Amino acid sequence: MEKIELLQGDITQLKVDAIVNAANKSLLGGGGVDGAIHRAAGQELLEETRSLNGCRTGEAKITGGYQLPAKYVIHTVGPVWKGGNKKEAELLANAYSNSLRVASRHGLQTLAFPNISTGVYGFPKEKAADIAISTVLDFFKRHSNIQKVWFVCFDQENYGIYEKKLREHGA
Ligand code: AR6
Repeated sequence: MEKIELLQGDITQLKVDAIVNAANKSLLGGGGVDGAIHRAAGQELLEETRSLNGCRTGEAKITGGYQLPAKYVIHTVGPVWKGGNKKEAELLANAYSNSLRVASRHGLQTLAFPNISTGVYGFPKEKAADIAISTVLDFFKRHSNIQKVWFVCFDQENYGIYEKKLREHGA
């Protein structure tokens, strides 16, 4: 069974154990996918994230999914792209691996990621896709309880990049 699936669309529509949110350090909502998730989940999500005291870049915290079809939301904070010499690659890999770790620790089996940091945070899309795919494949080698990971691309450009990169990675 393929453990990685590619999808183009709106991550808030997915009925999975958890969707990952590309949040900011405040965890109090924002634009992009973060705004869409907060709007779709409703006010209770904001109430829960208020109690979490934010999140450092590369780390991840879990909340309920409230009005979303997904049971949980794993909020992670990707790095802002500053040219590539500020540990951006490592921090983006951490955002993926810590989200996977949180999901695994909670016994979750299905997880969906947006293209973290590739919107307003400006991370180059090809580089981000390589990091996302290799981090997930690496995680699968060491842990078995996560059954499926969806990469959810909102835009056609990211979808095309993921199609190519997944082939290259043999995933
Ligand atoms: N479903 C899936 N992907 C989406 C959706 C959606 N509904 N909406 C947008 N995307 P961004 P970042 C894609 O900017 O770069 C927020 O304000 C989008 O096309 O949401 O990590 C936070 O509060 C892009 O490919 O996140 C932070 O301040 C990807 O999601 C900041 O943006 C990520 O774009 C985080 O910036």
